[in-house]
Amino acid sequence: MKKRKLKKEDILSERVGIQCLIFDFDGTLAETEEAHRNAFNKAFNSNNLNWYWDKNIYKKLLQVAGGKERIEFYNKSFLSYSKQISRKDIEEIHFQKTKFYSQSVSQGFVQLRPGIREFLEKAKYNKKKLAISTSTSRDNVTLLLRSCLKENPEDVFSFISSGDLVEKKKPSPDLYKLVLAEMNLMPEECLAFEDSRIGLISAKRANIETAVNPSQFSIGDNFDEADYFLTSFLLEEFPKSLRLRIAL
Ligand code: XBP
Ligand code: MG
Repeated sequence: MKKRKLKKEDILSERVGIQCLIFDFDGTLAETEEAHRNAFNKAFNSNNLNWYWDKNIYKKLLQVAGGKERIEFYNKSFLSYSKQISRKDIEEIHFQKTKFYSQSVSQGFVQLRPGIREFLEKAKYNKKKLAISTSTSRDNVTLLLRSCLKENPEDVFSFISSGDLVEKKKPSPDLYKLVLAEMNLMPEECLAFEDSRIGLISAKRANIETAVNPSQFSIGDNFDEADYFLTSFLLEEFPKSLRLRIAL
């Protein structure tokens, strides 16, 4: 696909309008991490591991993107060598965790964050392209969006950059760079919405302007690099500068 080149003066003059809104998934489109945390603990219990991730530990562990990577990090950093488990056990525990998480999503325990549905509708109505950039799996995205939006993700989002498509998850920029490559977009044409510091760093390393709206586990984290700071996804509560920038 031929790479389009934007003229320097267009970029400098900010004449480059925002064509694509890129949404993080967990914590941004929906408050999912408490459901993930409960699913991890159920999987530990069903494997007779006396591990329990309370909210404080989980907040720390969320600095590591990816459920498998998170278990690995806990295994290596929190446990003595004699108590550590094998890579094979980690795979099995994550597989079971994902089953428990899927059950909770299917039972309706996870909903979109307030304002997200209307925001997506308004953006689509105004011909904005939409994409997702997430460290979780494509299956988790599909399940939740079918359950909450009653739509197939591909009918709403032009591209879904998910953890199973890249080697390096956030804070690496790879998930965002994959969106740019697949949709043939320049960073200046996009704006990212994130809830976490590692997500913010990931988007900024891809040179994408980023709005942060903290979620329950990321409140109080350092978001100094954010271009916009939100406290809700209700459009009428967006900073005026952001509404002008995305022309919504
Ligand atoms: C959040 C993550 C994911 C979830 C757990 O992704 O880091 O790993 O916490 O899901 P994002 P998995 O905020 O980028 O959407 O166990 O499927 O990884
Ligand atoms: Mg997130």
